[in-house]
Amino acid sequence: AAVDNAPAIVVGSGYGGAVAALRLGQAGIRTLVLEMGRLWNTPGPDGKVFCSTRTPDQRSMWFRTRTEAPLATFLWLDLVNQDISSYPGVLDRVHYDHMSVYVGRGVGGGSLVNGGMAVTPLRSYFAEQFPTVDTAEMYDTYFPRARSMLGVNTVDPAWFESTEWYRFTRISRKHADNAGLKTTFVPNVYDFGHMEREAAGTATKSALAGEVIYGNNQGKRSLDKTYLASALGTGNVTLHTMERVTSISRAADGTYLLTADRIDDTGTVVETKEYACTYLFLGGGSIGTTELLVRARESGTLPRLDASVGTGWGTNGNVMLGRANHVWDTVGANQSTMPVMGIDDWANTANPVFAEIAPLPMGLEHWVSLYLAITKNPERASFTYDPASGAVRLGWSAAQSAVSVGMAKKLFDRINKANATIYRYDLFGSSNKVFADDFTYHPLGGCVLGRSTDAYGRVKGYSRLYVTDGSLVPGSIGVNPFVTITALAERTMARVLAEDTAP
Ligand code: FAE
Repeated sequence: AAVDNAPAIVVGSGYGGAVAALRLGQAGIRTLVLEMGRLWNTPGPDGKVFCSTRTPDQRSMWFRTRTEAPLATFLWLDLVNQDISSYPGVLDRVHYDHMSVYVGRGVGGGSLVNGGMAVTPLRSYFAEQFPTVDTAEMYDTYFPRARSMLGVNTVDPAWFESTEWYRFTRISRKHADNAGLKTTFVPNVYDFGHMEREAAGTATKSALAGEVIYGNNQGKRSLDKTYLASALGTGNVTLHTMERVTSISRAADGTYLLTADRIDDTGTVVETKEYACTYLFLGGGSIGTTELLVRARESGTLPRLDASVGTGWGTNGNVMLGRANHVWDTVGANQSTMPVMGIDDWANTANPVFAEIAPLPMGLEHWVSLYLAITKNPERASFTYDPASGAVRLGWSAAQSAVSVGMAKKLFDRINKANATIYRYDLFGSSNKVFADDFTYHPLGGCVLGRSTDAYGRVKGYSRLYVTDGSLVPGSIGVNPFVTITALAERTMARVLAEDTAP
């Protein structure tokens, strides 16, 4: 097969990939981005690019015949998930033993499906997690750069206090207050001006129409509208979609060689392509990049990769749970899908938790307060390679999830006690499960900065090979992770373009 050459290749178009593509393009380096998902810009028969959470269709999930939403049930009835036809939809749920990982598929990666919460981590915890990184430089240069490039903005507090769409958040804040817990506003990349116009009836509803995990048709500043649009605008960046990189090797002259499967809408491999590049940037996300590197080391195509590649993986301590409110504490039938507040008990060293007040937009009053808790779970897992099947597996155990649950339970027991409320038992399947501890939205680690790479994401053992995504974060960052991933990628690109690519 013909080999397609490019000076630089970027695998994946999420946060890490998008930052790499833009900065390479601006530096005048011809760059090819390979993304396994679709470009989400073409309206379906209903005139919309994405489907809503309430009426999911084939666009919702990556090659499934039934949706796999985080909430499995409501009142124990399987009302939430629906049959769909198989298609390269935007949300994937990757299953491992005892843990499944939600990821976005498409140009923009996780930015297409996430809640947009754009949170800068606590400085002291960032320093604890990244001892080799200059914190001052991060907080003075790279975090501000990331926030400005991502289009981060904040909800107008006066509107927040008055709108029906955030009643659910105000109720959860009241219950946290009653337990003596601190709440804090969190910024978002969703355009709050647009959201206010949605509420006023002067803009098409998206966040106020239940759109989020299967994509937003309006208002969301996803990467395809920010970093990636600018990257393509440099004229140096080309994007190939529906191409999944399956292996990486290195030729004797140091050129990186990639194999990619091009798939069609049925998932059939229609072509196997070969690529060659001088500089290779991995932005396939924590599980995408780690899988490629573990396979490369274990199958012998990149044998000098460090033994730490494939280790240090964590869930950011994610646990989802619901509380049942008293009848007088209505959360409202109308709920914005973009979270704007968290319960911040991270300073409680005995039990550090940051819990996002999450929406449950069902279009009816359900008295549920939903949360995504981020706990300081110290448990980490490793990936292993199965030579017979070529599969890469994650060794996470149920006991490791139980650590997150224990921490979330301590916090929410306190909130329930202060408010004389109880948990909801009907949301996560038929077994009266209270804490959804078997999935994560925040896969982190696998190729940790300063262990598997140098302090700038240069992969140990190989020159001109870089990791720019969530694999660099050692399993936990205490808040929603994409601002951290973006800022670290900015820092890597600034260094690499200054030092490595000079002629
Ligand atoms: P990611 O965005 O996952 O991008 C990786 C890209 O690479 C994807 O487009 C893949 O399809 C592609 N890819 C992977 N492997 C290959 C391959 N072999 N060949 C070709 N392409 C490949 O990685 N974070 C926040 O900070 N705030 C939130 O509010 C928030 N809410 C979330 C809600 C949901 C439902 C989910 C799923 C995640 C949420 N996150 C949130 C997490 C956030 O989206 C995630 O940390 C970042 O997207 C990770 O960025 P990466 O660049 O690491």
